[in-house]
Amino acid sequence: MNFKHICIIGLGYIGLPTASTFAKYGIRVTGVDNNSEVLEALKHGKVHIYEPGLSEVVGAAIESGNLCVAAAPVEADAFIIAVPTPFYGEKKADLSFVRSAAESIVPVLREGNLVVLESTSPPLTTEEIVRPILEKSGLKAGIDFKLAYSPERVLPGQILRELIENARVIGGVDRSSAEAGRDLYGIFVKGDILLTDATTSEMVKLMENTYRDVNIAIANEFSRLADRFGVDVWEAIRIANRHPRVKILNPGPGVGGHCISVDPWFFVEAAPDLTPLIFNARKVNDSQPEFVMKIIERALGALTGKHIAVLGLAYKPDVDDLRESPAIDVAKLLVKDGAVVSAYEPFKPDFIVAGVKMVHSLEEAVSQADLVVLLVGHSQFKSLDPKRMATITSTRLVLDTVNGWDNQAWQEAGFKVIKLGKGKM
Ligand code: SAJ
Repeated sequence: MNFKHICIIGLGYIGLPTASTFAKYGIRVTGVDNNSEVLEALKHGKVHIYEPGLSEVVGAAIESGNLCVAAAPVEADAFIIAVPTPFYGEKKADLSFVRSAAESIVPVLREGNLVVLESTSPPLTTEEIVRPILEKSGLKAGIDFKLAYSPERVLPGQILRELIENARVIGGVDRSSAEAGRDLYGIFVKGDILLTDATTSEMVKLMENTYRDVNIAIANEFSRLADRFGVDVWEAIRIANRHPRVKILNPGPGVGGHCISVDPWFFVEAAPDLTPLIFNARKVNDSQPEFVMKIIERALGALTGKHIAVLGLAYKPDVDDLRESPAIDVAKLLVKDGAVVSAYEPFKPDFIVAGVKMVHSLEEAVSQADLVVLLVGHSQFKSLDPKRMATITSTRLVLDTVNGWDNQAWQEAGFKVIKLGKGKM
């Protein structure tokens, strides 16, 4: 198939990089979003999310005239749905954005078009939710128009590179739909393009993130065991990973973000009787902030009135995304236990967490602290000079939950360093 004009619904962390990448490759793109502030900002070349390099690519795409924005879909050769699939408090997938995006395509869907769902979705969403909505147009999927599911698999922080280099999975409701998807993404994807059916590709996406979640859960459980048995988990992992078939991931304060901490629940919701391992891995990762609290309480005793400086609130290093962040859970638990918490998140200094004093500099965060806690391994925190830290805080006690600091250097600067998962000094 030949694509001259495509319409991308949802201009968030995935839709916007995808739209600007297609535009960069010479395709006319209409980017659609229901947030008028986002549209207004984009019209002036301003980007509402932080992702390295994105601002430049979007600016160039708008300037070239290839990328324009609109509040509703227009007629096009292909439509990509890249809206969020959040989940409710009771861990159920909320497909309302996917549904309304599909509804919004119906009036402009034409014979010969391709529609691709990219949003992470429970198994059978393409076949049982998106297909019937689109077929309200009177056109039949696989016959009159093509329909496929192609999950995004890019890593926040490296989205622009991974969009192009990663292997891409395209699952069609029939073979011709998958092939049309290959023609579309083949415009810029340099990695392999793997064709399958729609439900398989939905499962592939969920399996990848669930696999990572379960693997991080075992690393977190190992950190608790090491703590109990007087072992340094970081050293133990380093040694275990020298085994040719072992690759243990890193423990930390928990698993956040809108992908890995959410997607496994889609399986649990769809088949609770088949998912005890996935369920329990989620429970382990969700309870890791409480393990961090135990370490803090062991070091400081009762927390009432204690000043604690929290470094980082993002869900992982060097991103501005705070969704489902375990660092925020730790900050909230500290407040609940009566601590006076100052938090410094350089990527979102004005974010609000009830009861937490958000500050705009490292100095402000640590000056009064009884304890400094490193919760996110942002590059600027990892490269902190402990000697400088010693001049801006009076405390000599730090907790490193991400193995971001070199013990020896910090000890030489006069600090006592507690490390998550390090049961020996
Ligand atoms: N984390 C650990 N230990 C580790 C690795 C990660 O505690 O060893 C934590 C991070 O700090 C973070 C969370 O896990 O809180 C998730 O971070 P991540 O870097 O593993 O993944 P995401 O959520 O940023 O992106 C994932 C990726 N999926 C996989 O690697 C299988 C990405 O490729 C997906 O496109 C993305 O989810 C998504 O959108 O689904």
